[in-house]
Amino acid sequence: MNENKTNINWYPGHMAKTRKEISNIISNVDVIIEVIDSRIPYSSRIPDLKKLINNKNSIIVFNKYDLCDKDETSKWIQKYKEEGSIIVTSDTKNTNDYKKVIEEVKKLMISVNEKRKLKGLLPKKAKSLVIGVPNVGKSTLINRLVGKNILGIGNKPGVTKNLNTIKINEYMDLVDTPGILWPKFEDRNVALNLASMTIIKEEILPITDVAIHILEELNKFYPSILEKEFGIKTYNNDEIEECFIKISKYKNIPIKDEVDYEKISLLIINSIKQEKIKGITFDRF
Ligand SMILES: Nc1nc2c(ncn2[C@@H]2O[C@H](COP(=O)(O)OP(=O)(O)OP(=O)(O)O)[C@@H](O)[C@H]2O)c(=O)[nH]1
Ligand SMILES: [Mg+2]
Repeated sequence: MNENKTNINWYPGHMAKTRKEISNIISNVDVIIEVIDSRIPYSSRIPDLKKLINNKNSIIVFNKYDLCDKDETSKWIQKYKEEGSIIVTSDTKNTNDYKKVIEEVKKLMISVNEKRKLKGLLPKKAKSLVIGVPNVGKSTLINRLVGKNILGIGNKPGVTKNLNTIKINEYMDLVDTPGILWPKFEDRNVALNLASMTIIKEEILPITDVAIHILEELNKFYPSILEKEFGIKTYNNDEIEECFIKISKYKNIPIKDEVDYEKISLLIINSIKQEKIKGITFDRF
């Protein structure tokens, strides 16, 4: 089960292209809407974002808020607020939380336009750009903002590849295709968090490593989920093989010569992907 494949320096070519495109159009953008996954408020942020957006007004959307551990995630919200960020929490898939994003853009533009007025300039419409790492819900947010389905949405990274523009209302325009940017890869723990939330593709890291990471995080922070979902009580790290055996039995997966590590690993990963496991936040500080 120890495939030694930690090729975490991977990213698709179109992401490098997007970064270049974003830095080209950034001077025409008024508000950056950075979408992140509320379950990993650190790991799902774009590295070097400040450098890329060059002091533009920005809003951080804590998306998939319905899936996070609200107590833990609120610590990150507090931290980012203290650093001066504007935060919106959103369950974009199931609610009208996207309206909070429109409200924040409106508020930002009121202050921008007050300053313009003092200089004798006419009010300006906010040109907004949604950006984020793969699979955090950028297309879902854009579709809600626009009010119709305009982009391919799927629970796998790398669906969106081009850039266009669209009008939202009288005070807000949107670059209709999000900027997909590559996440932080350097730190192995971050990469495993990203893989746990399907932000980097399963092929990038060995699935058993991702599954073990998920079990470890549940073991540390959410033992009741570990027990309910997989039938295991808190364990020591040297008992991981034992855990896979117990999960096989709990899930009625036959053990032939040895445990089907791949099958169990996929089952663990899918339990998060398919939202069977909710109320988790893996980033801590
Ligand atoms: N539970 C939950 N699921 C969400 C939310 N927002 C989006 N999703 C789901 O997350 C998956 C990814 O959403 P997308 O909108 O395609 O994400 P994206 O950021 O555009 O992904 P890429 O284009 O691949 O970068 C889809 O299955 C959505 O239905 C949310 O707030 N809560
Ligand atoms: Mg998309």
